[in-house]
Amino acid sequence: MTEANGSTPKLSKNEALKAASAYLRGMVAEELLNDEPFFSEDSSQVLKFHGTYLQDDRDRRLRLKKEKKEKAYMMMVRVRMIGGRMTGHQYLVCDELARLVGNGTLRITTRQEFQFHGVDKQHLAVVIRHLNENYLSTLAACGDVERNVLACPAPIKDAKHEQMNQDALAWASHVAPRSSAYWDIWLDGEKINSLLPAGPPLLSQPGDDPVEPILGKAYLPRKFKTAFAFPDDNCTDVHANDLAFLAVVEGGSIVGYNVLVGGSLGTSPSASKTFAALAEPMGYVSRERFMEVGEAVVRAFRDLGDRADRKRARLKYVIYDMGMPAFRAKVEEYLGRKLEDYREDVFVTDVDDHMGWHEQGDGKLFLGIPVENGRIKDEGSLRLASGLRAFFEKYKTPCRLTCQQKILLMDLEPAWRGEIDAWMKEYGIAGVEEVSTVRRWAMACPALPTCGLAVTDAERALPSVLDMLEAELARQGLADLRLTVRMTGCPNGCARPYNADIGLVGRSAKIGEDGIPEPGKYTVFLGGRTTGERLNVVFKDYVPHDRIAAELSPVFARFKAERLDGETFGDFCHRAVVSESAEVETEAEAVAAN
Ligand code: SRM
Ligand code: SF4
Repeated sequence: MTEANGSTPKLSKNEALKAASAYLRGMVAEELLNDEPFFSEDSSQVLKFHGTYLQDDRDRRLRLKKEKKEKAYMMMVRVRMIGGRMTGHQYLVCDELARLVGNGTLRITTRQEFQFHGVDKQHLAVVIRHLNENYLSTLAACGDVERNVLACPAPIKDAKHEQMNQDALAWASHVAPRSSAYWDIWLDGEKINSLLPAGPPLLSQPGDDPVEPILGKAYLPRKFKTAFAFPDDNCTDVHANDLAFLAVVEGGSIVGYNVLVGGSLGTSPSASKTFAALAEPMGYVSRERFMEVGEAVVRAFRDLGDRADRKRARLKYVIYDMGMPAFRAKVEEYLGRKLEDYREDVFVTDVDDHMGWHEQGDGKLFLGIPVENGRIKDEGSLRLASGLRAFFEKYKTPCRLTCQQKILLMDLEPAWRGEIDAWMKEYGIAGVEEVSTVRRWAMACPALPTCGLAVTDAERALPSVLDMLEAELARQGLADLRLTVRMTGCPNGCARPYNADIGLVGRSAKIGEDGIPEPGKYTVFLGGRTTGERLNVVFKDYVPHDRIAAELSPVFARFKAERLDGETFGDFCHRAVVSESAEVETEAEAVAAN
């Protein structure tokens, strides 16, 4: 990496830390043994690769500071689940850990994983060990590595779904860290992990690092994300990923993949050099050789990514800076052959959230259950955590998590349907038919009180915003309108707000009298697509959470009056609302103009 003047830029602090960590060891083992309720800054960085974050209770932060007391430290632990797959027993293991050493809730993430919040540092080793003993892993759930690999979770027993799940698992294993640090620190060196790295690299090169031949000694410049999807069901939101495999299906089987690269949503409004971007077409590859292309993309990112400026270290900036043709040529260099051309006849047409009852194709059924903001908890008359525990104890069937923060119960005998409907009623669990359309398709990130980067609330603010939107849509006769509303507590984009029909991004904080944060103000974005292939643009800025529905009310009215035949809300906003606004300028265009 050299500057225009030929000098080599100074590497970011994290790069030195990673390179000196002895392949992800650092001082983690030593600090686990001390009595402090937290880890040092350096160890906290290394721990991300092991799937855990140091956090503190943001609701208590100001009060504790005033009282000159230490922050209320706690760990977040993320469990890696390729394609969101889990057995019923593994669900119960997670449920038990959440109750015994977490905050009593399980959080389904936008990348098909579980997160525990509120784990004390002293319990961390037990949690990670117990997960691994039950063939679950936290390795590489966070950090500068390939993150959880997404695949359609619908448990449909046909060739193409089975193939996609096999491919996602094979790819995740192939590109997983190979250092033994994880097993040495948490499992006394015993390798009992469900995600052991696969065989040797496919594109070996003479200079490959002996321990981490694909990722390298300093690992990747930044996080890297991969998703698989079918064109008629983009339920994994492939365009938000660094690397996307869009299946080309012939005769019921996957014959190959359209490969897209360079998606990721995080932005820093204060840094105009950053922007959200959707993955763009790069080429096509047969199913037999898809991992070679994936590995070539990872190697290109490893070597070309910005290791001096972490704000610009994602793959999208490499592609933006050098252009897709040059990036494709670079990938071909690693590959040692030309890529086939992208199949233009294969593109995203729809998305399915897999909610409700469906046939699996093997005589059994699956049931998709909405989970508001992915939070599995007991609260008031909703006893989702207790209900799911009782369910898995009784039926012992597997389940899957979706990228819309929902759960699919699977392998259900048709004869059980009546008793399962009764079970839902008993525990106050709403079926999809009892949830409004706008709530069904909405998501929020955790934000406050756990996320250290949150500007304001999201998960705690969205339900009341949805109450107001539900009322407004019903008033205008639009209750059945399908649209995605996604809210985040800061511009990092964790609930993927920037390609939604309506994106709500935390803009400024509000603090209550007792020092506890309250929902603040949001930037409202309009004009994305439910299917995820278009970025939205700013409609209004600094909107208080209780004014969001009122600001959108005239847009709904115009949509009702002016929509074209079959036009979706996002398409209408893109055509008629945001294109009229003086603020129309995608974030990428803004960067180009600077
Ligand atoms: Fe995220 C950082 C939560 C999906 C972009 N994300 C964080 C952290 C770890 C905050 C931190 O760094 O201290 C959040 C933990 C909050 C908490 O209390 O749990 C966090 N991200 C989440 C989850 C749990 C949101 C959710 O509602 O489910 C998702 C976990 C996914 C998983 O299982 O791996 C989650 N994050 C995403 C996505 C969506 C996706 O991948 O489909 C994005 C946008 C896509 C992308 O990568 O750009 C996303 N998270 C970020 C970013 C911005 C990255 C960037 O390159 O700019 C950060 C900040 C960072 O990395 O520095 C971040
Ligand atoms: Fe935290 Fe921001 Fe991600 Fe929400 S979008 S979880 S506030 S980093």
